[in-house]
Amino acid sequence: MKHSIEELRREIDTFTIRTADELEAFRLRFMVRKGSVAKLFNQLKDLSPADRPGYGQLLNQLKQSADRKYEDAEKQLEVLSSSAGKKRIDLTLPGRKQYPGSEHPVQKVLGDMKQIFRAMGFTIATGPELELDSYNFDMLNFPANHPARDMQDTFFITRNEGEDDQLLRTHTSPVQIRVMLDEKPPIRVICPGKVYRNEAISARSYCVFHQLEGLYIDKSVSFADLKATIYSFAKQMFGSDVQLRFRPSFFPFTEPSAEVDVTCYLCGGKGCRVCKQSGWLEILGCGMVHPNVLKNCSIDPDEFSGFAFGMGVDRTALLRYKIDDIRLLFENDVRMLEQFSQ
Ligand code: 2U9
Repeated sequence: MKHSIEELRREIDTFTIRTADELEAFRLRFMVRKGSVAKLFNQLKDLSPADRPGYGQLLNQLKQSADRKYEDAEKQLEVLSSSAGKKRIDLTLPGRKQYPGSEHPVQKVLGDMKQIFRAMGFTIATGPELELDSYNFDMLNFPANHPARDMQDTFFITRNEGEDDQLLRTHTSPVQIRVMLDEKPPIRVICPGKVYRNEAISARSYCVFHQLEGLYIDKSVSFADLKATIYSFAKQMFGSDVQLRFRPSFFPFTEPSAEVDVTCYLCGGKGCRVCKQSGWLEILGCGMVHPNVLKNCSIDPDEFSGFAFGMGVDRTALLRYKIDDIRLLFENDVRMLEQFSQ
């Protein structure tokens, strides 16, 4: 018996447990009911009563050391497997390059424009790009079959189906119509947004572009108020030394109407390729809101008057950032966009 116990102790002590399989093999060999330790316990009954207690004690010690060895190995394997599951971080690796998003050049220009008008007390209004024909044309004093309707080639969604036709708005003016229908004067809003025109696509014109329009309606608003507002805007936007030129023009929704030029802010008015040697750049159109437009929105033209203006945003972005093709503004090529990340 003594020899068997010593033999088994050696076996237990020298058994190596490095894997879960080896741990299980250890359990099956030494610890189960038909394992080697239990077998020796069974042999106790064949010993003389005098020998039994001594060998019993030795066998108990052997069983305890097998149990301890099993538990220690089990704990060790748990620690190893849980740390293997965790991601190892190599602190010596170089960092991953970050690609932060950046504001689109059109949004940068639009942001500056909005800020200037906000400081003058204008609030921002937006509306749908899919519009009703009546809001886009009729309410703005475009008579049916008036050639002015043909001035803007329109993407119609529905045409002559008996109801009000749907179209992609050709300007943001219908937003101001919606504001006038909803609110009473005084009204002082700017309307930035995308507009659509069915034009031949080239480096200089695209089927979609951005506009910012403005509307101010109150008692006794005059053309002098319009000029002062446009002067203030132009000097903040293009530089305090720019000069302005108001040229008479025509729009169905304003009367009188004007187009406004600033001295070319690229050559200072001397004449360059961009201003076609004229020294002037056209920046916007404007005028006093036509009385018919006020009436269409239930605003009494004898009590109220107002001015409106509209400008393209994309052209200013092209000039400011020296981009020579408007299509680049709409293609969303990251190689182009990442150049504006400052
Ligand atoms: C209402 C009444 C009047 C908005 C105006 C212009 C003049 C104008 C063009 C500039 C360049 C459009 O992007 S562009 O092609 N716009 O010249 N827009 S007055 O007049 C309004 C608007 C809404 C209710």
